[in-house]
Amino acid sequence: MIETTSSTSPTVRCPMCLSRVALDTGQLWVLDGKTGMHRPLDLPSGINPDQKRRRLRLAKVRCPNQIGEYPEHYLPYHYVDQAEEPVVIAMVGASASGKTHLLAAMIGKIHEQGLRGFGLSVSPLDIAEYEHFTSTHVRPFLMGNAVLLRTNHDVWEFVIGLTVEDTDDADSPPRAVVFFDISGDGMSVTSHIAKHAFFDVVDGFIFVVSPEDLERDDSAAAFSAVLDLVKDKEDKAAVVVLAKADQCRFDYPVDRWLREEEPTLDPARIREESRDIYSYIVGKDKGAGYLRPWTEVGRVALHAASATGAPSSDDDTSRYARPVRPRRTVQPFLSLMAMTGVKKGAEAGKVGD
Ligand SMILES: Nc1nc2c(ncn2[C@@H]2O[C@H](COP(=O)(O)OP(=O)(O)OP(=O)(O)O)[C@@H](O)[C@H]2O)c(=O)[nH]1
Ligand SMILES: [Mg+2]
Ligand SMILES: [Zn+2]
Repeated sequence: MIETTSSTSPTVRCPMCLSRVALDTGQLWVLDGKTGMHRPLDLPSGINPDQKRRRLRLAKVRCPNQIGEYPEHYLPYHYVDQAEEPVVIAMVGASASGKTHLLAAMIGKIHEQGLRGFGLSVSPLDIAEYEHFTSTHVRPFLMGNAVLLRTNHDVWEFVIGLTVEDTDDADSPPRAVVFFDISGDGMSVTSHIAKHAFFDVVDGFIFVVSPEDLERDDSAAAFSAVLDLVKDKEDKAAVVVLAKADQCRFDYPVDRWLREEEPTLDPARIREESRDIYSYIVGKDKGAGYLRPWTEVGRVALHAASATGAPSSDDDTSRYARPVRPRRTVQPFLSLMAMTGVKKGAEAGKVGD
């Protein structure tokens, strides 16, 4: 829940440095596309409410960065003006497990399909950041069939934010949902993980494991390092995604779920898939490390997904030989929205129980 400071101004917790951020700190900022720097946002005194709303879509609030642990950073205005604490999602998995492609395909497909049919309205939290993510990740991958680069080691801010509203529940306010996608390199070392404050405030995890990872002995190390660090796991939600599932598309029971056309919020159906993917992983996982989220996190669902839809070619490392056709990349998002309480209602309340 939103906290109130002594000045009675509501505050939101910055997910990067955990400072409390208030809207009443005065100056608002805007990212200058030309310089890449933030400059003060001009809100002339005669501005009317419609004009102001329009400008606020681009506005940023400077985080007080209270203990200066991180470089100066800014939060989208609509991150800070939420009625409820935002929802923080973290991608977890070994390097090259497929986190970044999965996230790009997920965001792209949500945009394309819309989730109105599931009682969810999804829009960009910050238009400029959304456009940046779309032009660097979603479009090159989904429309240009480009292989995305491995995530840089110095990424520490969230990469994409959404505003998600439960359209079936008039009383529930829109929620900000942000995704962290850091490099999997080094994620196996708890002291590296501990440098990222967002792991202390995660609401939902996307644990990513690829069929290649299942063949290796050591690659559940990223899952373990995160689970060893995180507290109060029983209050959190997680999806475990068997990513790159195109690589085992002929294996029972993965084949069946990959063919599934529509995602679902039906808890029984999600439970059925979870059981199937659990049994698939259990049969391959040498150290059982990939199933730790299942036993340790409060609400969990398991899904199979493929960002590319087909095995990638080794011949050309910058472009896929076949057009990219994501499979089942919206399902982990839907399950997480139910398990983190963004999607309310009796049915959603049973997902991942
Ligand atoms: N066959 C197949 N290959 C994929 C899929 N998704 C990603 N890959 C390949 O897997 C490799 C790594 O994918 P990334 O998404 O960059 O992996 P990551 O987990 O973000 O890796 P780091 O950023 O290093 O942590 C790339 O070469 C992709 O082409 C998929 O759905 N199917
Ligand atoms: Mg990555
Ligand atoms: Zn901060």
